[in-house]
Amino acid sequence: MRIAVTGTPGVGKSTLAKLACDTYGWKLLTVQGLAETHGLIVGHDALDDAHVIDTDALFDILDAEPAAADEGIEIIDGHMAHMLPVDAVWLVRCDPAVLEGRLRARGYRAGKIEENLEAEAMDLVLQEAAEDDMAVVMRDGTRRTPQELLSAFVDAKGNPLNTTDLEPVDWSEWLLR
Ligand code: DAT
Repeated sequence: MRIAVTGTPGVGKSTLAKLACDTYGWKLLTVQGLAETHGLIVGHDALDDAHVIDTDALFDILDAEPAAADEGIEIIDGHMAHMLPVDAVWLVRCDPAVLEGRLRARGYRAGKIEENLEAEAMDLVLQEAAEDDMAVVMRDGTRRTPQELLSAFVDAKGNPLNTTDLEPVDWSEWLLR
């Protein structure tokens, strides 16, 4: 089973993905690493100092080699992971008021911070994932430790949740600030 761990930059995807794989022995992949492996970094966004990845081509490559049932669980971490052929999407959320401090600490330019906070406040990744009719498990990581957040994405036996289950979040207060 392939699971995308997605969400706006800074919400805690990498922390969660690494903890999940360390805890359960799952395989950890990243969108960035897959793009490098397959030669799909097609440019560089100078303004945001970010790689441009051909996600359509990466989709086709992964689609041609689906994860076999006996190969265990594979996590793909990245803010575009929900655009890839996966069996479930784990969508991590974070209150924009908290996310702002994390993105500032990363040294993002002001415009990039604002774009990402708005995307988070307006459920952009959820809308994108819903368009593709995928199983989405959404959890708010704002006030959970990484361990508590991981527990919210697995059942009592440690099996990954893989049917749609959206924990409500409401950051309209941030939008109306
Ligand atoms: P992402 O991979 O979504 O960009 P990250 O895992 O790198 O995010 O985490 C961004 C920052 O937030 C990093 O400084 C660690 C911190 N962080 C991650 N998960 C957290 C949590 N559950 N509670 C508090 N801080 C968290």
